[in-house]
Amino acid sequence: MIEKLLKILVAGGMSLFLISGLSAQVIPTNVWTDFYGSASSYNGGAIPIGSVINAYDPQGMLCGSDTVENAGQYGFLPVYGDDATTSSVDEGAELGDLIDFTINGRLAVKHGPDSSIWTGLDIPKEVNLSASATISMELISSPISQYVSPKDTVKYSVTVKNTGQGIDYYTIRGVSSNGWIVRPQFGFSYALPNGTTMIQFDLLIPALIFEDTSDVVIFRVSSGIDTSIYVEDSVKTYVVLTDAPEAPEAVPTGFDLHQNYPNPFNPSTTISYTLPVKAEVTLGIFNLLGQRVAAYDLGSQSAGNHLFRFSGESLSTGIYFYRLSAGEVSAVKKMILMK
Ligand SMILES: [Ca+2]
Ligand SMILES: [Ca+2]
Repeated sequence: MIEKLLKILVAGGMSLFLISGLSAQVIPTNVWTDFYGSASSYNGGAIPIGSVINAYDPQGMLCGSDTVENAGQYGFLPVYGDDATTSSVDEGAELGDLIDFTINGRLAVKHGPDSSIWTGLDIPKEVNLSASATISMELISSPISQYVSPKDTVKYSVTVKNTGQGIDYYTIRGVSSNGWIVRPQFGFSYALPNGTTMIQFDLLIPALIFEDTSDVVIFRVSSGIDTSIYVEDSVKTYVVLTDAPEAPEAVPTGFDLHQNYPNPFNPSTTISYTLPVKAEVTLGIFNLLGQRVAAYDLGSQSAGNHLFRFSGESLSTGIYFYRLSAGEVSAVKKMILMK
């Protein structure tokens, strides 16, 4: 729940302190007053769907919360009262209290037509709200390529940072170069100001693929508040059939990655390769999901034949791919660890 992520104190109704990492929850009691707004705004436009409206009593107690479902409107938002039988706990409002509201963590101006005085009566009060915040975001991390099989559902995660002033929330959409189905995560991912959030999409690999192929998804993460604010990137997916995947890049004459020996192996094997020219060499080991399980920076190496002794001591039995990169080129082969 969003409430668990947020704790906002309104001191004297004038200033805001945002304390991240603490949890705050509305404590429902048996008395409340419903508030609503039929013409409320954020950044000058109708409050967008997904906006979070919070209500606070004069002690800064969060005593009501609502997520906007129709643009420009909120409510009914029950604002709960303090339970007199629990004198040591402040659950919310008392008679005559003025209630303050935030929109996406930003203190809202109250426009009426009703006052925000809490009555404890179940007679709805209309208090329209407005607030504003700069909206901005950054891309923190894009997913890494995966090696997958036909019929797989591939999960990709993108992390973005909210560099704007208020709480923001995000949607994702993507387009596959092969026209395959890209299924975005349902609902919004929320982030506090300066906070990060992860948002996901699935790429559905068709069943009828008869040769190794690849796909590029261009994805866009947009602010739910202002969809003209977004970040974009792409991720490549390699679909491999039963054999080892082809090298993703063109390989010049003379560059050769040999089959490891022995294969299958336990727990060590030798990977050998030939470099046509001096190059910076790295070796990555990947599991069947395309997750990198080991990486070696082998430094600058001269032209000629080289060996690398790989130990799968810490890995479990299974099929792995080893990818050797030399300068701009790389090649991939499959190996089998049998313990
Ligand atoms: Ca109480
Ligand atoms: Ca109170």
